[in-house]
Amino acid sequence: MTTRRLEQDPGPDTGTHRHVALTVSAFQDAIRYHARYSLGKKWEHCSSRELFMAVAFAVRDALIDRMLETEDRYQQADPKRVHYLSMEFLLGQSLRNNLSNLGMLDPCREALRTMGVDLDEVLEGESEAALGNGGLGRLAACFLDSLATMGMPGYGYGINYEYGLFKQAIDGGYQKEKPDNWMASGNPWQIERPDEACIVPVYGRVEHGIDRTGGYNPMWMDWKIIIGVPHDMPIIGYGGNTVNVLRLYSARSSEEFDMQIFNEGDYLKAVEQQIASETISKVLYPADSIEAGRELRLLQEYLLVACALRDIVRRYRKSHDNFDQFPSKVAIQLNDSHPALAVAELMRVLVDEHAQPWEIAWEMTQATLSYTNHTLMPEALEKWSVSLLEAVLPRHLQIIYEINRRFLAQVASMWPRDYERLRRMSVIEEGEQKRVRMVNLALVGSHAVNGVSTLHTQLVKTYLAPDFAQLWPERFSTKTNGVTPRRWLLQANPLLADLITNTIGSNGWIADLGKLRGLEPHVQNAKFRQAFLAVKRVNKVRLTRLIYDVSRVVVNPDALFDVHIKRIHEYKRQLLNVMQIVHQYLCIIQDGLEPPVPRVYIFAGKAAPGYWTAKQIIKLITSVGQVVNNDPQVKGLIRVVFLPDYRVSLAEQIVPAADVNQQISMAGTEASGTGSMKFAMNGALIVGTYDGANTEIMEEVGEENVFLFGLQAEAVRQMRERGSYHPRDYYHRNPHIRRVMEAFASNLFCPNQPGLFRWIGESVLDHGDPYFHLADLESYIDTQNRVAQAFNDPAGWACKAIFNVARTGKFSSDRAIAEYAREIWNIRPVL
Ligand code: 26V
Repeated sequence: MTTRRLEQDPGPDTGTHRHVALTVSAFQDAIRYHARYSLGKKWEHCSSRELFMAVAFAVRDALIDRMLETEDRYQQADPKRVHYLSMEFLLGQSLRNNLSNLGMLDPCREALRTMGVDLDEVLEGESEAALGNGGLGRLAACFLDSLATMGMPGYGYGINYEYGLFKQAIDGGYQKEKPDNWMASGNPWQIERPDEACIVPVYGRVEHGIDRTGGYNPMWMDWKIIIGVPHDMPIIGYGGNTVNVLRLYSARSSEEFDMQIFNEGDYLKAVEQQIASETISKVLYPADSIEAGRELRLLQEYLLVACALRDIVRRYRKSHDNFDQFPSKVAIQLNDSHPALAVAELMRVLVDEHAQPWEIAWEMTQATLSYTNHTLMPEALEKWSVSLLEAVLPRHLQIIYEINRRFLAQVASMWPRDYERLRRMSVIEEGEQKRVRMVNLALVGSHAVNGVSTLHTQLVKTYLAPDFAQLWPERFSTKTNGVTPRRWLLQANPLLADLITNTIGSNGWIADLGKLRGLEPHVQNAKFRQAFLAVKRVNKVRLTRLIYDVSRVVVNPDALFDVHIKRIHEYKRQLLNVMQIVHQYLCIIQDGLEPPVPRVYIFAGKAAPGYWTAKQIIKLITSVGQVVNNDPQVKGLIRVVFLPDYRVSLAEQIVPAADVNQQISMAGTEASGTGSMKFAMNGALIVGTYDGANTEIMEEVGEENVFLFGLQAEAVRQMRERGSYHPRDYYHRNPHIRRVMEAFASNLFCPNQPGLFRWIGESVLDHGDPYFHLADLESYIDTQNRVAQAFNDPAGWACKAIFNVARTGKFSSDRAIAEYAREIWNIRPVL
């Protein structure tokens, strides 16, 4: 056994709270200890999964020490804290990240190696926390990493879904969903805190009472109770000095309440009620739109909001005996409008439970809350019917009406008789079914509202909430998204990380990504370029193996790897990519025109289970793959693969191996896009539209180092508005476009299921092509041809890729968090 002491990477030099690194032998002792006393086994008899648990428990001990130390430090300083409320946290796996941020990755690898165990196999034993759908949830996870890395007092609040996002299998080319029971074999990271359970009343009615002074005294009566039990996950920052907490709530039934029914003798009813309560945190909603009236989703949102606010107020009250300082000690960020009930709940807590006058309570509520918008898609904007709210949260509905009454009076005083404006700005949407607009509720209740890219904020101000932007222009700002370079560069691409550190002579870039600029002078150095390309090649070889393992397709690691990975959605236009691929294919087999470089098209992504078109797009990709991959005429010039079950850990393997990445949403539809940023950090070039953060990435890395094309948002909007877009014109004018569309109609890709892809012609030619595929197809094809030409020049390509890496400093989530902290939350590091 070795007792060599491996030094911990000290990480960013932020504080004075130094913890001792585990030596290799101490690590081994801890693993053996937990195998024996936490799992009841000798470590030699442990499966990989059990070894994962033993290692995770050993790491957890270190996290807990640092978490307790962090909380002591916060107690001492009594700083302002931020609370990030989100229905989704897409964390992925944690062990590698925790080891890496502790600086213990190497000692752990060594400890296991001398026990005859491969760390990478152990890491694979961890099931992922897929508690999110996509961008919004992954952003929340990156933000937690940055808060902790920067030593900021920040807490995440979310739901502890028993089932995360469904798992995707591909069967006959179609998506099949399987449940993701991710905690079935235990979760070593969560600390359950039953003693801090939170009682949440729902349903019932409001009794209109009068208090002793004759004032209105509403009483919420006859409610049912759900219990929210917190499960804390330690969130460690890089360097390990700060460990914050993500608090996830599981719904439990109230024993007290159930006992009452038990005593009344209705045993079955009591058990039913118990099951109903526990259903609330059962499953993550897997789509970004749901039909109105999904009571369960509303209950989930309220569970989050009620538990989080109770926790926040309880902690504040521990050290303050009135509310005077509340907004100067507490910031609450609403991650989209999903937790917008916080506006009404905070008012209820302050007014009903703590006897604050309405005006004071309202000032505090607005000063405390802020709201981030993440989408303009109308179907993703939640609206709850008044009748549902009245049944589930009667007191909150009252409060919302009162907020709205006062707000509209203010609007009316500024714009007298402007009834149209009042109708647009009202929190209540009038109509056959009255509905509460959660976006408007979040807007009126927040002192700050932000979009997630420059373009997106512009569109929020111009089209989503123009009246609000006119009323309160100072409240609106942009906070361009970012991603954590720890997970997406240091851990996902260790070879590139080492090359960077060796080249610029320091690893300071890990916590200060602007330092990557130090790579720029080395672009001129042929040796460095070769080393850079060699790293990319190793990553591509690794992906080549993965592709073979999961899809039995052989691909050439020297081909151009062209990657399109994200949720499947019409607005993201995977169909546009397929049209381009079909064009290239037909050029080879019908025109005898070979592309300048062989190319592997790599897709991955999940479709919402009820989204028919998205599921057909998956079938289309797999079908085109079948035909192309088996056609001897293309001689391996084109390969099309669809990797099943897209998830964080799959992205971590694909991103470092990409040469280009597709970010081709219709302009004006993708709020930001964060995949692009991960790719840029890993030296993959964007092929993209003028949408979301693409333009900002172009501004940073240089026009010549990205491939942007297509109509801009303003042009799309005008053509839509004027009805001047006629996809058939493009079809008739351009023989290439016509040939592609005819291929879909001709059963070329569905010889055994005639008519399978007729929906494409119907949607694009007969129903107006709502996502402007044909409008952009020609410039997309030209751009993809330019990409192939550029790839043919490895030295030139390496320069472009290196500039992408060197200039991604802006897209670190550290920069984003620093902006939120300074401009919205007014919080500072506590070191
Ligand atoms: C809406 C709903 C509504 C009902 C049920 C469940 C559900 C889940 C999610 C959503 C909204 C999703 C919005 C979203 O994910 N937006 C993405 O946010 C990213 C981070 O800001 C951004 O990069 C992406 O462009 C944007 O699409």
